[in-house]
Amino acid sequence: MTKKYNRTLVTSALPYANGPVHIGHLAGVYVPADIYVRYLRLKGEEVIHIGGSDEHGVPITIRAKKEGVTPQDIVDKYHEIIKKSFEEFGISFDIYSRTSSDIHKKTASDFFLKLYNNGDFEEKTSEQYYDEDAQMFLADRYIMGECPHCGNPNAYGDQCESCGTSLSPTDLKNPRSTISGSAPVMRETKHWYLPLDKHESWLRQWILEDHKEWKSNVYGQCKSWLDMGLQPRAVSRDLDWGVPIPLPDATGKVLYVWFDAPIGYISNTIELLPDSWEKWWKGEDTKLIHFIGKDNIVFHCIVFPAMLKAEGSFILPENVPSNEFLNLEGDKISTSRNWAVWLHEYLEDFPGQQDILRYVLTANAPETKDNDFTWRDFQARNNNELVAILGNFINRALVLTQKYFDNKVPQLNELTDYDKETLKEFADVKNVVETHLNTYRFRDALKEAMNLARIGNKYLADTEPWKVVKTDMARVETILHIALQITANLAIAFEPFLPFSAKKIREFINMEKFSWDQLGRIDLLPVGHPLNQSDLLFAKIEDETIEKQIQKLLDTKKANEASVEIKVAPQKENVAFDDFAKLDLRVGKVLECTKVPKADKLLQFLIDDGMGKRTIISGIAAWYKPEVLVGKQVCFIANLEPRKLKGVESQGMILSVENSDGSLSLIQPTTEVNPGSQIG
Ligand code: B3M
Ligand code: ZN
Repeated sequence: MTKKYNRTLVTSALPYANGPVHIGHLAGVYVPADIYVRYLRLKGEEVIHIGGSDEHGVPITIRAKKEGVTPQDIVDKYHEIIKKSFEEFGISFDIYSRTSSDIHKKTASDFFLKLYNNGDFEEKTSEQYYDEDAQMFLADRYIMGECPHCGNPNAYGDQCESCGTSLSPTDLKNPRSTISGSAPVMRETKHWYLPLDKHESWLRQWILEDHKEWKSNVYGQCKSWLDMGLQPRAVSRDLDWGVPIPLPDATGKVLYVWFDAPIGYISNTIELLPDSWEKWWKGEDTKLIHFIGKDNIVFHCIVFPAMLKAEGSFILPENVPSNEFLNLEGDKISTSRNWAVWLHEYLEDFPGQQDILRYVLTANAPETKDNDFTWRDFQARNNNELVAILGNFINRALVLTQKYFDNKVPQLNELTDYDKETLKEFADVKNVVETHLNTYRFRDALKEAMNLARIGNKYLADTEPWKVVKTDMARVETILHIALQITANLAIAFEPFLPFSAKKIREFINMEKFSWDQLGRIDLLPVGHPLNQSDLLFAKIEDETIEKQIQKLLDTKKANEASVEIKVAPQKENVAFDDFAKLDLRVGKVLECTKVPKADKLLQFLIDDGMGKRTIISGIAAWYKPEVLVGKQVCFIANLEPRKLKGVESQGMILSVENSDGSLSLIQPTTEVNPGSQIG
């Protein structure tokens, strides 16, 4: 049975205030959330949309150090930039605040204390790496060293990007701090842990049984976390930037950013509605929806709900619609490589054209899988869809009304069968759009809205009022009456998706506002209703404009290549010849090569090693397509202790070199040799 809700609380992930926002942010979180809240508002439902900047966490402190300013300076700067971008793109938050606010510090601190006093945390002392030069404990990502599994000298404290193994900092050989470069030392430190293991059983029931309707990417990720078994998670960090742990013996410790950030949703609601916030967070009749990106799933579906449950008085989310990632021209969007379309830059190049981007990002949203943004697709969707279908239809309807009927809505005369058919077709659209919106399928919803414009376009093309005008004026009245009613419907259907254009359409047809329930009706504009002067809704984008954008990206790529520092790893200690001779290095021929399921980085090889066949797993999937390796010769260590990776036993290791940009390249003999030949 579906629950009856009286209001909807929508939250959008709080972006880190350590850089501006780009198209990936918009596509993944903010445009879908905005579509949803605009739709609910248009339906007259009680809804609030909560947003804000996430202003804590290690990356912000690192950035501040690099730039020689304080973390507060960094977040002050980017909070304003981000907030402005969202405003400019019409992301309609009811509040966009920040986690460095006093209200937030108090809310997060009280939340921690309540759990602490309930006895909901475990206290543990452990040894952690400390950088004596920088005088700070080191987060995992800020420790590098040699991977114990594959020998990669630049593995991170949480993962080796060469072989894909998850690591903890103490696994690394010769660890070094990425902050000072010095070797870190071990120091004792105390932290508070949220015992997620104790929450596992209700989480399993709540997600796996009670929320089977969640998007499959979200459900699947939760399931695999739950199946691996949950571990206690530290909610504190040794850092001087964040919400201080409100306990007497906790100097130098702050709340872990992922503990305080989701509480930011609550703080910002309190800031917005100091007297009535509780019904939004504690009323059983409130539907709580978190819009997030896929890297935030575990925090919103497992960790935050566990926090809310432990606190005891809060509701849990009803759904967590999360998107996959958006790539840019075939490459992962990256802030550090400047591989992105930044929103503030887009608006410089395409002033007043927010809706085109909103349209393209929704039409091509990474809802079920990672998707690619390309400038050519952007151009094509604008020219072939927005201009040629939506804009063209509305423009024709309005211009013809101006021309033949003094810009007033003409009357409706007798309907032909074709008219009736058209009207019937278009009356169905409302239900379909609604069903998609209610289930967070915004791409499909947009497609259906566009279908309405298609129906209109086809209607005008088929009925040809510009020809009929010579013979039957009554017929032209009917045709344009219908076309104008469809135009009014488009103003409603597109309001959630393209708010700027919907407003323009309303201005053209001289209607202040509509409600969602009017969608599908053909009496929206009364006969004789005067229209306003209209203008083109969308303009064609020329090749030149697009080529400029592509060139900008190519320049970025070139600049990146030029700036890659050629880092040469320091030479390792000498080894005795006998030690070297213990290694059995050989050449083999690749018989089969496939991707390892659920492991982005790994390829599984079947190698002819001259003695038989052996399986080897290698972390080079990012650089090679498996099919191109079949038949190639590779070098491998034959006598490395076999090791299980993702459930498969790897009988050796394939040799590759790591380039200075981190990419891997396989080593091959320069002429074909017999499989099993020894290297030495
Ligand atoms: N700031 C991570 C991110 O921007 C994080 C989200 C917080 S939501 C409470 O991807
Ligand atoms: Zn490794």
